[in-house]
Amino acid sequence: MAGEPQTDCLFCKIVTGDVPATVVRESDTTVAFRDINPQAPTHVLVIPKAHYPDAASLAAAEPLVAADVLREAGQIAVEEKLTETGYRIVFNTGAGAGQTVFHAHAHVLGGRGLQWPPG
Ligand code: D5M
Repeated sequence: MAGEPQTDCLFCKIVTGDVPATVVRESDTTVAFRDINPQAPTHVLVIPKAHYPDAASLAAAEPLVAADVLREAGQIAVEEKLTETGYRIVFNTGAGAGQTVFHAHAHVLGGRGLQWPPG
């Protein structure tokens, strides 16, 4: 069923605590933790606790939870003091765009200059 935990999903295992992560924020519907391979001084992932393969499918099925992910990303930017210098929220979608974990997640990146367009 849509949104149900997947036994073979790494991020579902982080939600349950079966895989350890450095959690920085948690809400009823989301978990945020530090990326294991940071691409910037601040690199935090925000995920819905429910399993959806990407951000668009999450937003289509559970728009309020998609909003929770964005709100949490904004709170992380405040806590990590990124709001004055700027930061980026990224949803890689599809392998061709660099998505490697098929459980929806927002990357929150900041703490250094960020180029545009992205690579
Ligand atoms: O982003 C997937 C991200 O997930 C990538 O930046 C590495 C990160 N990752 C992978 N395994 C872990 C664990 N165990 N903890 C924390 N972060 C992790 P994508 O957009 O799918 O490429």
